[in-house]
Amino acid sequence: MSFVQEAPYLAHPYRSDRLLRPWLARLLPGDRFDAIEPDLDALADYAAMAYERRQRTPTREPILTQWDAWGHRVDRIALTQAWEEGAAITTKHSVLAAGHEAHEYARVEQFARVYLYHVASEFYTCPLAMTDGAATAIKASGNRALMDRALPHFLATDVSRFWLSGQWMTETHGGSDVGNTETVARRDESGQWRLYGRKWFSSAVVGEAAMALARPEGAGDGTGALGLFFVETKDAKGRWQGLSIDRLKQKLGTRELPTAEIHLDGLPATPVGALEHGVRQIAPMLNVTRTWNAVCAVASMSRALALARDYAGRRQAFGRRLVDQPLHRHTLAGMQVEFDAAFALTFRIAELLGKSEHGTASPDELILLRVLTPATKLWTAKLAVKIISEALECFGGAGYIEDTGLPQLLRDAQVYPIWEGTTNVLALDVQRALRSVDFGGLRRALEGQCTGNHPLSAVRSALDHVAAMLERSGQGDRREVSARAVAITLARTAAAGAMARRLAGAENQGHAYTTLVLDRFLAHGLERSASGHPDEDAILVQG
Ligand code: MFK
Repeated sequence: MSFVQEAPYLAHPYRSDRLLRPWLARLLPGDRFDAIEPDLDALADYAAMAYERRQRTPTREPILTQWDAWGHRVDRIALTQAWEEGAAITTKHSVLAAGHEAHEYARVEQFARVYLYHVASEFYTCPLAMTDGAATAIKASGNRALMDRALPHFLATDVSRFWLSGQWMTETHGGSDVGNTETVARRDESGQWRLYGRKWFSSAVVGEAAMALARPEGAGDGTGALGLFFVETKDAKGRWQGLSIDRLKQKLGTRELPTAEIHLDGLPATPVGALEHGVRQIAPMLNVTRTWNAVCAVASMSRALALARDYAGRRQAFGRRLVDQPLHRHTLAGMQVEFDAAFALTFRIAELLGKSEHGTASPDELILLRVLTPATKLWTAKLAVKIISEALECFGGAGYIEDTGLPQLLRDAQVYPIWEGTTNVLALDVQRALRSVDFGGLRRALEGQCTGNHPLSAVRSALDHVAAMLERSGQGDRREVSARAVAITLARTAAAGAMARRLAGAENQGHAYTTLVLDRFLAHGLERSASGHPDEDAILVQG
């Protein structure tokens, strides 16, 4: 045998992670840090085991069986092994419950767990995110009966009590434009609300519950007339009630995730709050699931980079290891810098979410949270596709070969910019948020993160750039066209601020590394612009 490529080795995802552990150690009170480490170690052990197992196991996908041998409609879904293990491992390590504990670090401690578990979970994190979002929206509704009914299941640390929740919004006519929802809510003769309609993308339909948007019969058109309903999908005997699964979607990635088309035909439902303004009521859920999306995008980038870095130390070409070749090393360094920035911003949002839910966020921090949640989701999602694509290239042809497991990382990453609001929908949400907050407060909060002078001038000039774009673009098409540039500039600016904030608490070695990353990130540039005029776009697109 002549030459065989050495496979990349995955080092322990927690102990070898450069960012997570030092950051948690700085942020958390000592007793809290000591208390969560066993869970983080255990989830990282699971991730390492799952990586090894995946190398040996051919890919499996969920299988839907609609009819049993005797002709009964059963709609049974056989899941992959990681999915079968999901409830036990996440309740044991308190992945959801940790985020709802009564202290301001709850979200930080939750998302540290999610970051370590996500890739191993085969996107079991998708229904977990929705369950977390459902718990958050139900709490925000103040509906005591529903809280008593659902939260002990959603936030269980005992697997036998645990329920997953779906988030049923998307319809054939609706898509991003949720205001077109056609599902109808109708009361039966006993006064029970029931749902009738078709949901076109039901991520993880295997859940015991879901939050569903529907139009109460006789209500008007548009978004404002939609109601938000809580549903339980199965009856006391564990059979689907008023729900049938038409088929599972054939997707580019996230193939272990059973995304279904479903029909609702009399599914019993409970209004979460008032019968109108369901989108307003589901917004807390959206903001939580968008944060999950950012954490999971960062986790996927981390995995791709860890493998690419390791491989660069093994693979010899042209008489040297890849890591000794200046251009390859420079490419990896650039990816690392963007990843570090995305990590800093994402976990800053997790920190702010925890503070806001615990009531300890300042008014300026609340502004940051509202504006940056969609901006962080959209920026990290796009970055994940770019970084993971580049990481595959670091393996040459091997990065294109299925049984290395590498192509799956890229296919899976492509979902991040699509679900939970596409890039453009979220860019418009950033604009919606900017209209509702005081720009001065946003500026104060972002500039305030830059202790010392380090990136302050770059942050100031990027915020001036955003203010000028908002001013120049005025209203209408020009304003809309600048939305991506505004959102991405804000995300990059906030990421620089989040890294600057870390400098304040970093010790010698950590300080030198973070300074280097920040300098290189600033050199990549914070500002983005939208060129041209909307009328020119029309000519370019339509001729
Ligand atoms: C591994 C990680 C896993 C992550 C989970 C993955 C799960 C995947 C499952 C899915 O993808 S489910 C489908 C997700 N679908 C979307 O995210 C919908 C995308 N569309 C939007 O987000 C639109 O912007 C939206 C439907 C919310 C708004 O459309 P409209 O019809 O233009 O409504 P409008 O009038 O702008 O907003 C209605 C109200 O909601 C307003 O409040 P008011 O009634 O008080 O005026 C808005 O301010 C409020 N609102 C909207 N977005 C908000 C928000 N409030 C707070 N935060 C937000 N983000």
